[in-house]
Amino acid sequence: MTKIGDDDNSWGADHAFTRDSVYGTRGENTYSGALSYMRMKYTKDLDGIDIAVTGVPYDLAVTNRTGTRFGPRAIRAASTNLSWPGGNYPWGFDPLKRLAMVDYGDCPLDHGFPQNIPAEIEAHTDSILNQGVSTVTMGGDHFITGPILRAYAKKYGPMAIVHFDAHSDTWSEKENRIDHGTMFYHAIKDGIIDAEHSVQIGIRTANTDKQGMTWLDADWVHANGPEKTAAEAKRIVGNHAAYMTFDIDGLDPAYAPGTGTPVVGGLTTHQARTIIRGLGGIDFKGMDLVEVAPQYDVGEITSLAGATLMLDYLSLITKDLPDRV
Ligand SMILES: [Mn+2]
Repeated sequence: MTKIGDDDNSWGADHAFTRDSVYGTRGENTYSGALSYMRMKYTKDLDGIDIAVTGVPYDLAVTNRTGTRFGPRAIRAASTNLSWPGGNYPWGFDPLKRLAMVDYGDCPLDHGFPQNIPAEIEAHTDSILNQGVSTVTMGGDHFITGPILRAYAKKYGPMAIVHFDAHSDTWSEKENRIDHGTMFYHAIKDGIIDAEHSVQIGIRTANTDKQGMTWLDADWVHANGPEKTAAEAKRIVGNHAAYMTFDIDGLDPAYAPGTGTPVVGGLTTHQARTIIRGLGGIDFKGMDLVEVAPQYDVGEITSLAGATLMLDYLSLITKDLPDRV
């Protein structure tokens, strides 16, 4: 007899805790049940796992509107709308059949001791990476990428970043502020980011000091198109160990209103998805999707975009692998 939640074609319930297999996308009523990203098994057991999806619900580093602490929950909820057996259009396959993926839950943070939070995020990421598992992290504001990259650099050396954003997040200052606009300045100064092989896509705020990174700003993307943007990003990154960080405000506010510091004139979801599809061959070690703030969202546009772009990343890194089930 088929165990509920463990048959590809079964219409189960609460797959987050009823499924045994960590492979394959499961169908479930989109509007009900226990949440996990893409109805993945929700577990702290990483034995035999390749990818841990995890949340860092932190939003005390923002310069404008707060609310990204609710981002992971909103992305999980929106992902129920994508969790249908049959594959991720237009990729033509189910990435969850090709690597073992689970929802690891969220990073525990004590908001009463904000000074400890960078180390807590780094330790959370360390604990996953040290089990031979890579992370796909749901923010949280963009500050969280600083401590996450610190963990990755310990394992892989300086990381080439493929960074989608309206903002460069390289504002210089002397002290290590807990600030979502300065963490890449410090990451470069501290040798965590390999600036020469890093690319920032969709930027549309002024900052004359690029800290050695290359901009493919929003106007460049609109003028040259997503395919050429992806090709140029691949050329810049080369064969260096890479990390994708996607600030949802890289999208235009028409496509992602639910975020704290929106800037008009940005990417469409179609452009962003096409760029990601063109990045095959880059040696991505991990990814995050940050700055989804559901309070300002309309009809889940933003959290659905975030959930979809994460699934596109998972599809990108599995596109040349065989199905395991
Ligand atoms: Mn931003």
